[in-house]
This record gives sequence, structure tokens and C-alpha cells, in this order.
Amino acid sequence: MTELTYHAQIFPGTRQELIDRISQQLRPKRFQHVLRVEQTALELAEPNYVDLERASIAGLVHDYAKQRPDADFIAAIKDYQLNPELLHYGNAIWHGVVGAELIKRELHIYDEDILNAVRHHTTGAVYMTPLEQVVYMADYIEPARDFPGVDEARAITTKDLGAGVAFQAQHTLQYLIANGLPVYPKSLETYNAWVPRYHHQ
Ligand code: DGI
Ligand code: FE
Ligand code: FE
Repeated sequence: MTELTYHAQIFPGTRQELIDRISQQLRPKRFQHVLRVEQTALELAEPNYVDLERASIAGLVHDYAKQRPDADFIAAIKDYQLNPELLHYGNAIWHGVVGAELIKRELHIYDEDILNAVRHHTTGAVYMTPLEQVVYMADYIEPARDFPGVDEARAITTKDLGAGVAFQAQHTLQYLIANGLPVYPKSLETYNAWVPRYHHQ
């Protein structure tokens, strides 16, 4: 377990203070997931030259808004004049895209790389910085994740972070379609940007 000491003033407080704020927002199971995503993000950060403090903070905050009532998200979409198309989706999409706005205002984290890592952690995006890729993949492969293919996802991601992104984009889209779920356009854009590029058979 790596317990980083924060130096860069990205969050105005200590790691423990950030953890306390997050634990007030999440039920214990979700909070434990967040700690595992932080650790996995740190493991992926090092070989991919990603700043460890940003990896820690982004991992810890990525699901900050996951357990907010729908009404909070709907109010935020209106108050912060976010894309009204968001209203057609639900918590699965809101907790990242809208959650980033709540993190900015409530936790006073203004680092755009971290905020984009939160915004894109569920759907991915056409352009993702190394930090965004690290958080997207850490959320998918943290040690308690258990779905068919997760070990392959872990192996691919360890070898090539971008190939991991492509793997997740393809499998998530497959899952959504197989289950008749609405596809947020960004998920499809992510698929188009990442999957054909890594498909070499
Ligand atoms: O918040 P977590 O559960 O840790 O993980 P996450 O934020 O990656 O959310 C995963 C869920 O989001 C998973 O059940 C698939 C769903 N999801 C991903 N892309 C889309 C989506 N759901 C819909 N409806 N549309 C999408 O494009
Ligand atoms: Fe999430
Ligand atoms: Fe998560």
C-alpha cells in the first residue's frame, strides 16, 4: 500500500483529508473500490511516466459523486450549463461528467488533467492523456474486478496501456449492445478512435 505525501497543492490538504472527504460521500464498499483504484492507478502510473500525485488524487476522486441523488446531477447540469443531452442519460454517465463539476466546486481541485480523468473514466474519450488512460484502466482492472476477460485485460494493460484502453472500449460497447443499454455517443467515439488502431489481425 503506497501512501503518498502530497506536495503539489493540487488538492488543498493532505491525502488523509481528501480520503476523509471521500469517505463521507461513499458507502464502505464503494469507498474500498476507490482505494483499490488509487493503488492500481499508482501501479500503472510509474511505467507510463504519469505523475504519482495526480494518479493518487484522480483515483481517489473518480467516483466521488457516484452515490449522489439524481436530483443533484440534474440541478448541476442546469446550473453549470452542461450539455442538456446529458439529461437523457443517468447515474452511469453523470457521476463522471457531472461529478467532475462537483469535485471542482466542493473539493477545490482545479487540475484539468484530473478533472478530465474523472469526466472520461466511464466512457473513455477520443483523446486521453496518459493520466486519463491510467484512471480509465485502473477502474476496469482493480484487484476486485471479476468479469470474463479481466485477467486478459490486466495482462494487456500491463504490457501496453493504450492496448488496454482499446480492449475496454471494445468490450464495454459489446456489453452495452448485448444488454440493450443506451450507448452514450462518447463511448462509440472512443471505440472508433481506439479499437481499429489496435486491431492488427
Ligand atoms: O463507477 P464504476 O462502477 O466503478 O465504473 P464505471 O464508472 O466505469 O461504470 C461502469 C458502468 O458504466 C458499466 O456498468 C457500464 C456503464 N457504461 C459505460 N459506458 C456506458 C455505460 N452505460 C451506458 N448506459 N452507456 C454508456 O455509454
Ligand atoms: Fe465510475
Ligand atoms: Fe469506479
